[in-house]
Amino acid sequence: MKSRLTQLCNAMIGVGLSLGLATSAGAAQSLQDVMKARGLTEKDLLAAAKTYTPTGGRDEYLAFSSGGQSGQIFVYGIPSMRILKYIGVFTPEPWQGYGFDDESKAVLAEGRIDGKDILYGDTHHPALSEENGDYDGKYLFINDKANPRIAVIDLRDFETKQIVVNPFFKSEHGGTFVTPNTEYVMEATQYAAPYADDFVPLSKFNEVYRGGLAYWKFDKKEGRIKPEQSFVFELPPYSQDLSDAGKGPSYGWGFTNSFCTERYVGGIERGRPPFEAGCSQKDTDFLHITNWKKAAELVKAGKVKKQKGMYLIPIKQAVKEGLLYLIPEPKSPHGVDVTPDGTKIIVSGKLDTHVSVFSFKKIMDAIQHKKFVGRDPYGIPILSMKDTLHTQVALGLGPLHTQMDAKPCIAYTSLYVDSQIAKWDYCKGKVLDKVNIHYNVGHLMAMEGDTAHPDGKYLVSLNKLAIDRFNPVGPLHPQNHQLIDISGDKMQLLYDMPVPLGEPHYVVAIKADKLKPEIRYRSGWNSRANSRSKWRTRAGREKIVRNGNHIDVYGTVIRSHITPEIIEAKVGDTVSLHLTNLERAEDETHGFALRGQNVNLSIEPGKTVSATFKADKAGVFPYYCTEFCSALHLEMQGYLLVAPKNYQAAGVSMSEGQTYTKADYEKQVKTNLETQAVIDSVVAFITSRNYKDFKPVVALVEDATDQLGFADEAKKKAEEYAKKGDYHNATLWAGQWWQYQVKTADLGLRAKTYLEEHGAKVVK
Ligand code: K7E
Ligand code: CUA
Repeated sequence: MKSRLTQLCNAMIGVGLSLGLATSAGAAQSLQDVMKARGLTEKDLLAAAKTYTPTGGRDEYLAFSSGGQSGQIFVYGIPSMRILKYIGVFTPEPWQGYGFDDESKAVLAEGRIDGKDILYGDTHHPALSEENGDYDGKYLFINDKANPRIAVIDLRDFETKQIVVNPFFKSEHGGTFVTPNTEYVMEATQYAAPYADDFVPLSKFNEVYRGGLAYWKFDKKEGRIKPEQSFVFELPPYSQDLSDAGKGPSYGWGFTNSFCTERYVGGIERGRPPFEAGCSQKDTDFLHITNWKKAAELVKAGKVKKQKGMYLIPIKQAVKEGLLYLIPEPKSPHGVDVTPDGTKIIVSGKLDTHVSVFSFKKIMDAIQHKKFVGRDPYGIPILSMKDTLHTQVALGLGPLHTQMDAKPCIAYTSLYVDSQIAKWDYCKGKVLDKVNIHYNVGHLMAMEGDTAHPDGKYLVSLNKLAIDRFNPVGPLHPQNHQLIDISGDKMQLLYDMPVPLGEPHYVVAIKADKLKPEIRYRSGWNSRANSRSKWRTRAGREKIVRNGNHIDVYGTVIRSHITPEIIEAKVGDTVSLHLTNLERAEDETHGFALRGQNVNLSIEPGKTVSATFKADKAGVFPYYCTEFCSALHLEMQGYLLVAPKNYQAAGVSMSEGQTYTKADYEKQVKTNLETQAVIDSVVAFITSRNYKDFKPVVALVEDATDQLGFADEAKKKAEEYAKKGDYHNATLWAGQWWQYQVKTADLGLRAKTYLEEHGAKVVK
């Protein structure tokens, strides 16, 4: 194995250096053959070698991407670009049972608007929680542009735990961005609208319609946003856009772009010029500068009034207290990004070929000396662009978003119209390199590229169009994430990843070793509430409790049976299933599906989930496990019987398909004893190795020990029945004994393979 790899590497290096160099002939020949057959160049091979991850290999970074219109997040590895997970956020996601079990339904219900379920989201900007301006690997946030909402995802289990709805905004975009210690999560409006939920005619646009900027208070210990401690800046009805939080010297301040400060309202069908014309007339729009630190102090001092459960800072108060300033910025800008050292703020022009680099120090100087060039119609002081600019650089057409390198002063900016990425120096104001992408890039993302200490290394270009990059799959094309190597002076395009989910706007990537996800839940855990479930059950304590018309089923799942296997209800009953996964083994999730009731659960080891539904029709409803969890997975099944109201008989009485004799019993016992011999040999192998040095093997052995314990219990039952001469039941229990043996053997063999593959040593 190793020698083959070495040969391949040698061959690749050989090709890279010079085709004339003598290398291991056999391997080079085959590599050449592959190159020829697939039309690959040396450059392709180099790119492949930089992204290829052999089986079992891990990625250096994990990326969390917005899923765009899917209302989800997806997780992929860098540099392999392998997708690892989808996380249901604003949209039900059946694989995780998200939106199907009672616990996750409660999370989605937090996101209702005016009592309506909103079962999608237009997700744009994920943000990772930070400590001192660097990612701490604990939480993830994402916004919903269409229905102004923010969600909190816990990175211990990659599950959505909370959704908050902004009570003032009717749309948003400038979120989520976090302050350097995740004190607050920023969320700015997009399209101005009245704060009230009433009808307000457009003729009152200037007076009543408003933009805004929310600072949602985040409690890191609890992992929850606290609306009652959060505050909102009332802002003029400009279309506020992206935001970023200051850090280092600019800690305590926030920056928010805007467009359409013309406050134009379209109406093309009425003969009015459309929004796009009226919103791009002026040469400048406004960068909003907010002092959240001081605002938080005002809130704390009780000087801000509450409305709709949040603190609302009116424009007047913000101006009076010196919390809010404006700076003109070139025409309909898009991204605003604070440099890692917090000294500069980079604004991308979108309709201007320039990026404008503002100096935080100059901004503070102007504020201190009250050097204003005027006030906007709402009385907000305006600083001069000239006074506050550090430099402006012409990068190309349609600059949108900027990310930072590990090297000081180096940034990357996406050029939407040019379909290029520009690498440039924001200190000296100089363009360094450009690379073509395919096509029309929106955001781009460097490794930990929005923290105080970016890692550089790779850049991902989030392209809006894929056009001719992939095999055609109909008029709706996948999105295209392109991986770019930025470790050298020249950018090198490495890989195209199609995204078949929605249009991701932004991605964040974290060093993989900062994440410490859990393998299993504590037994009986309600993962969404992050507490012990009141519906949890232990092995042997399963029960069905009837309360009038309500049945609570306290059940368990473990390889390979669901307890109970038969549930009887009457028409009109409300049934609540509460299932606890008793497994301790890694990756032993059981699913649960039941016909016709929209019940679909994912029960990971330790988890307790519930599903409540009305049994409104008499009938037979098979249920089963949906994860191929063991060799006897298909037998992990049961029946819900909904009887008519007047039906009398209860209990399970049936004629079985088969009866067993003493000979059957003895045959089964013989098989079991042979199986035990196999298990013993595997156990001998494992225990003769240094298996305790391998964590995954220790977990497998723990689980195998559990299974063997269950086998013993079943064996005892079989022997009791045999003693009584009931060979029918004795055979069935002997069969169950064998089932547990099979699971034990399966685990043992997995452990043995692991030890063999990882070079375990023989010990005494
Ligand atoms: Cu440019 Cu919503 Cu950040 Cu799209 S946004 S690209
Ligand atoms: Cu449990 Cu299949």
